[in-house]
This record gives sequence, C-alpha cells and structure tokens, in this order.
Amino acid sequence: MRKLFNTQPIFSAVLFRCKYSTAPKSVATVRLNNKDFISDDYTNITPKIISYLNRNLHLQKGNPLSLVRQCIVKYFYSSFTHRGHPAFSVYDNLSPIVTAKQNFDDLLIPADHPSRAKSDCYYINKDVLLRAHMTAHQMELLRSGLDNFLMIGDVYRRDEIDSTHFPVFHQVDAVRSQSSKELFGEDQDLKIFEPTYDIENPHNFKNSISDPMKQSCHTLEASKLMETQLKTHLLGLVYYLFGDDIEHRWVDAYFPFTHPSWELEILYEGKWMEVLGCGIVRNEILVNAGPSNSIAYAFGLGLERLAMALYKIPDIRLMWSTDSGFLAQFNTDNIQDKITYKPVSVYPQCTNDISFWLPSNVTTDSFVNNDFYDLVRDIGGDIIEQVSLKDKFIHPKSKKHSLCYSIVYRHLERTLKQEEVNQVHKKIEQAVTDSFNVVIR
Ligand code: FA5
Ligand code: MG
Repeated sequence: MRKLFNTQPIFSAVLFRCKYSTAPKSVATVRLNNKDFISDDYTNITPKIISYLNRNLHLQKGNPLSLVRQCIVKYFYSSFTHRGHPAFSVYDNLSPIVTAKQNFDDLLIPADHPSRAKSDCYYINKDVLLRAHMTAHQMELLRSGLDNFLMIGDVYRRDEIDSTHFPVFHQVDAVRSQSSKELFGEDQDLKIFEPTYDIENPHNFKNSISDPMKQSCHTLEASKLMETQLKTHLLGLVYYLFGDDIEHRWVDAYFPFTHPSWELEILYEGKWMEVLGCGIVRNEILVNAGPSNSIAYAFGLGLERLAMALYKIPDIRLMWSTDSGFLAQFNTDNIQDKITYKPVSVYPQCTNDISFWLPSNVTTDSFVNNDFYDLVRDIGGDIIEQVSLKDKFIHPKSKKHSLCYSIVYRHLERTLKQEEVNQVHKKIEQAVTDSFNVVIR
C-alpha cells in the first residue's frame, strides 16, 4: 500500500481477534458504503476516488449524462416490445463494489490479462474492486433468468488524464438474447447451433473462437443474423441521438467475453472517437449462467463520450460540475431538446513541469505512470486538466533515470492564480518524493 494512504482517515486500523489465536492482530480496513473491507497489498483505492462513490450523475436531474441515459432507455423501450411491454428491463442502481470474480472470471477474462493489473483498476483488496465496466453484472442477471436487459452505472479505471478520459465514467451495458424461434421465425430449417454441438450436454463441446466470423458452436447464419441485428440496433440508437448525418465506422475488436467483437466510432470534431464495444456473447457464459438454447449479443457504451458529442461539451470534467450555470443548461423535461453547451466562460491554464530522478531499482520503463497520475489527482483534485509525459532521460555517467511530466492546471469556474498553482505543485513534489522515493531535479 502506498505511504500516502496511511495518513487518510478512511483507512483505520481496527483490532481484530482471530478465532484461533489469542493474540490480537491489527488489521487495516477500508470503510465504503457503511461496510468495512480488510485491505491488503492490492488496496489502491484513493480517498479522491472514494469521494465519487454515490454521486450517481446518471440519475441526477439536470446532468447531461442523465439526459443521454433517458434517451437510450427510451430508444430501447420503444423499439423492442414483447406483448405490448418493453422487452428490456433496466438496472441502474447496482452497487459498484464487485468481486474480481464478477468483473473478470465470470467473463472468461484470463488470470494474466492486463485489464486485471493493479495499475489499471481500483482494488479495495485482492478479491474486491470498484467495477471497471458494467459487464461485471452480466452473469448475475443472466443467472437470474433475464434475457434482455440494460445495466447502467458508474465505472472506475486508472487511466490517462485528458479531455475524453476520467477515472470515473458511466456506461450503459446490455444483453439481448434470441431463441431459435425469435431469430428465424417459423423457418425451423435454420438452426442456432452446429450439429456437432449438443444442447443437452453443452460442457462436452470445446467452443473455439479461431474462426474470425463466428464461434465454432454457432451456425454462420445465426451468427451473421445476430451481428446484423446488433449493428442495426446500435446504429439506430446513434441516428436516434445524433440524426442521420452522423459519420460512423465499425472497427474489428477483441473482448474475452464476446466473439466476434466490434467497436463503433463516430466522427467528432474531425477525429474518430470510440463510443462503444460489442459482440456476440461467448456461449460458455450463457451455459455457465444456466440452461441455454439461445444466442445473445452484448454491448457497452460510454455515456460521457456520447454526451460530449451530443451537447458539444469540450471537457469530460464538466460532467462533475455543480455550478448552476452548467446544470441549468440541461434542466429540461423534454429529453429530446436540442441543447448546445454554452461555456460559462473559459479560464486560462497554468502549466508547471515536474522532473525527478528515480530510485536506482526503478527505470523510466518500469515506473507506473498511473500511480503517478493518481497521486497528482489526489493532491491537485479537479484543477488538474492534463498530465503528460514530456521527457525520459538517462544520465550518461551516473546511469540514473529521470522523468519529466507537464501538469496543466485549470479551474473550470474561475481564474487560478500562479501563486496558488505553485503551492499545489509544491505539495505534489513533496508527495511524489515521499511516495516514490524520487529526488526532484
Ligand atoms: C468495455 O468496457 C466492455 N465491457 C464493453 C463491452 C460490453 C464489449 C459487452 C462487449 C460486450 P471498453 O473498455 O472499450 O469496453 O469501454 C467501453 C466504452 O466506455 C468505450 O467505448 C468508451 O466510450 C467508454 N470509455 C472507456 N474508457 C473511458 C474513460 N477513461 N473515460 C470515459 N469513457 C471511457
Ligand atoms: Mg475500447
């Protein structure tokens, strides 16, 4: 655990008496949502990140994320009905505290997959983390017998810092399942599964994904028909939100839990921006969830990216603004109102560089950037607009390694004074020195 955390009040040392030992043992815990979690060497959740829990921006009236969420739900409710009722059910209130099993194992994410790394996730301890995607709930909802559902909520990732990335963002994830009858109608000559696959004994079949077109258990017609539905439904959503003029492209992708998989990009401010990932759910997942004779598609999209493009919001941090000048612009009862964000005003940036010598056992390549980014955000808070690596340097004689980062400071609601920035910058230098054992140059 990083040194920095020990000083934070949310991490308390409690006396914990082990059942089989008479000696009291001191155990550090993390308290989240009124529950204590025992921390360990995986614990990397920060007080700053904890402060975002329970904000539920996607449910707050007047927040752009809530408007986009309502548009998406409306599209799915109105496009897909079953006997006059919406076919999809919506879950937007699931706890973001999940197990590693939910976030990874249930989704066939291999034990050595990079997305599990401590450098990429906010772990509470080795077994529990803040969900890194809404897909973490897919298995439990499939297991409960649902076949068409949307999961909406906040997700947490240690990531870079710039105008389209933030460590907390919001996703809409979905599953849509189809039985043979639903997919092919009365044409019972067409099948979902290859003849070699036995629906009664699905565990006997070794499902392969070596064919880029489909999983080996599926027939080509079932997989292709499902792919067409998936792409048509998602493009329908994008046209519903943006109008028919929006430019898009599909990109082949890989996710451990779907095959085949794609990402959808839209043209935003002259650049391609990825808005969602999707694919045909791996049959193993459906089988593990319970008896299954259907095929399903799934997708996960980022609410922030859609809201930014839809309302021309230039910076992802603005979603967290509590400024009434911002929120009032989105306070409408008509979710389809055409809203274009008007900057309350633009305040100047301040850029300060920080360079330091690394300790002798750390190289410029082994230093974990995300650890540094988190620490900068912990100290600087929301006035940190961007942090970028500027320079790597190895001293020719001493062979010491050094790094230089640029930190861009900007307040969204007022002008920062250079003096004030310098004070924060000094605090960051001190924290970096303490936490990473570096020497400021
Ligand atoms: C996923 O999270 C998959 N779980 C999506 C999925 C679900 C695929 C079901 C297949 C089936 P990805 O990491 O690409 O995939 O994230 C999905 C979307 O979240 C991205 O397209 C993007 O819109 C958004 N996103 C990802 N990282 C960030 C970030 N740091 N800040 C804001 N939005 C982000
Ligand atoms: Mg992606």
